[in-house]
This record gives sequence, C-alpha cells and structure tokens, in this order.
Amino acid sequence: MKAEEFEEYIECEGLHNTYGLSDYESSSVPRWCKGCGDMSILSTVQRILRDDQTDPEKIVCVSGIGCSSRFPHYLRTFGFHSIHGRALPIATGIALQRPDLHVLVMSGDGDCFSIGGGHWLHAMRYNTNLTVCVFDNEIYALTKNQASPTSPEGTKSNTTPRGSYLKALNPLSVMMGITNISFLAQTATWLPSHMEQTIYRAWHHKGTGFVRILQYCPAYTGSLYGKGGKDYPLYFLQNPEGIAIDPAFSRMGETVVHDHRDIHAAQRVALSDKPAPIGLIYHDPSVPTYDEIRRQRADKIDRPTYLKRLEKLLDKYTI
Ligand SMILES: Cc1ncc(C[n+]2csc(CCOP(=O)(O)OP(=O)(O)O)c2C)c(N)n1
Ligand code: SF4
Repeated sequence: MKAEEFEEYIECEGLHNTYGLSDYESSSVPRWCKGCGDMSILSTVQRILRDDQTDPEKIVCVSGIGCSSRFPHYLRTFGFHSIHGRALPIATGIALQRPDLHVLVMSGDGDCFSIGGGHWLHAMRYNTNLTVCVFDNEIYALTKNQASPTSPEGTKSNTTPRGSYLKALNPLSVMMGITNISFLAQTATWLPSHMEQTIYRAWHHKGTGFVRILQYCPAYTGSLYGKGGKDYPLYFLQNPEGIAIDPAFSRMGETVVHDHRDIHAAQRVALSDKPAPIGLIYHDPSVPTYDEIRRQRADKIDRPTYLKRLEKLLDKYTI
C-alpha cells in the first residue's frame, strides 16, 4: 500500500496507536550495493508489517550469513544474525518454544541450499510456523563471487574459473518432493507488487511459507537479468485465488493457468525451472504443523513430573 493510501485507510478506519513504516526501520543504513534487489525486499517487508500492523515486539527475524542475511540489522524487530546455513534450525526452535511470535527467516541460495541444505529439507518436512524468504542471486555474493548450487552451468567465478561444470540445482522440484510441504511460491525483486502479495500470502500461511525470490545482484550476476529483469526468462502462474498478475507483465512472459491446490500440477510446474514460474506454486493450508502434531502426541504429563523425569535423565550423564 502506498503512503497516501495508508494515511487514508487509517483516517477512514479511525485507527489509533498505529505503527508507521519508521517503527519497522532500524537506525542502521543498509550496506548493500547500489541497485541490489535486497533493498526492494526490505522495503516490501516493512510495508507488509506496517499494513498488517504487526507489533514489532512480536516478530523475530532470523538469518544465516551472506549479503541477504544482513536483513535483521535493518528491521526494527527482534533479530538473530546467526551462523552460516543454520537460520532454519534456530528459527524452528524459536517458533516451537514461542508460538506467540511470528518468525521470519531470511536466507541466501548458498546459505539455504548449500551449507544449510540438510536443515532446509527437514525444516520443510516439519512444517513449523515460519515465513521463509530465500534471496536467490545464483552466486555467493558476500564472499565475492563463488558459484552456488543455483548458479547456471558455465558460470565463471572464483571457484569455477573455467565455468561451473554442473547444471544448476532446481530448489522448487526438490521442495515439491518433500512430504508435508504446505506453501511454495516464487517471485522476483524486479516485480515489487507481485513480491509484496507473495510474501504477504506466506506471512499469513499457517505452517512453513516458503518464498524463493529471484534476486537482482548487479555486482556479480547482473548479466543474467538485464535492465529491470527483462532478460530473465519467466512465465506467470494465474489463478483467481492465486497471486494477481499485473497485465503489464505480459511483455515479460506468458501467463499460464495453474491450480496451486493440485500437488501433481505443482510438481510439474516445479520441474520447469527455466523459464522460471512466477506465482503461487503450491498451497495446502490443511497440512498439520509440527507444533500441532507434537501437541496431539505428547504425553499428557504435568510439569513437575516432566521436570523430575528430565532431572533423572540428565543425572545419567553426570559424572
Ligand atoms: C561455516 C562457514 N563457511 C563459509 C563461510 C563463508 N561464507 C560467508 S557468506 C557465504 C556465502 C553466502 O552466499 P549466499 O547465501 O548465496 O548469500 P549472498 O551473499 O549471495 O546473499 C560463505 C561461503 C562462513 N561464513 N561460514
Ligand atoms: S554483492 Fe550483490 S547481493 Fe551483495 S549487496 Fe551487492 S548487489 Fe547485493
């Protein structure tokens, strides 16, 4: 929502004590390059939080390591700039222990799909209440240009000076093969209105809402995208209950009708990574979260008994 529209909305609804954009902006100046797509993700997330009027104290933003993972520094919420590849297990722990908080995970393609690969698969399977955004610029950028799992074959980088030998990993098809997946969408930093709607849908999803964001990185992979992303091959997924497609997008790629509730259709879409499908790929709000499963199955023991048992167990390992 634009600033003027928001002011009008507050006026009409007679809302008081509202949060403005500045309530979600930290005092740190983002240390991203000029034109970096991460800037557009930051302002999009701040707009969503402002529109949603989410209490900043009820949000925890967890990241790993990378340019993308600097995100928690720039959001005025609780934050954890953690360890390379470990954002998801840390976020899972927080979400399970504090279901009253909204946990946002910001990661990069290297952070999530490479060093964090094992955690990624299992976090999707656990379907804990998390909103996960992976900023995919198809390179390790913070460490200045090493090929990542999603770098296109032939990418010249510091670790692949003769061009990478392997075809890129397709994270969408990997995720559509994981049992318990409940929400998967793809968007791009050069489509801000689409990105806003997509992250908003993931934010309101119960379970793990995973958004892969194709991210413009002018420093290292700028040639993949062209001006305004015009050279990146895309097509758009259309569904009345999906994410709205702006008619202006038609010059960037064709529009295909897709039913995001049909897992087989979603698996087919996920297999076709280039051109890249943009939109809601899969959504099943009925998949139980790990918290729900755990609560159903947990022994119904009282807290003192639980603590006594825990003490006994720990004593076993005490010398
Ligand atoms: C255990 C460990 N291994 C390696 C590194 C070095 N390192 C820091 S960031 C990074 C890659 C980040 O790439 P990506 O997740 O794609 O993020 P980007 O910088 O592109 O946003 C690497 C290899 C590290 N910090 N810790
Ligand atoms: S190196 Fe790339 S990803 Fe990192 S801040 Fe610069 S443009 Fe952004």
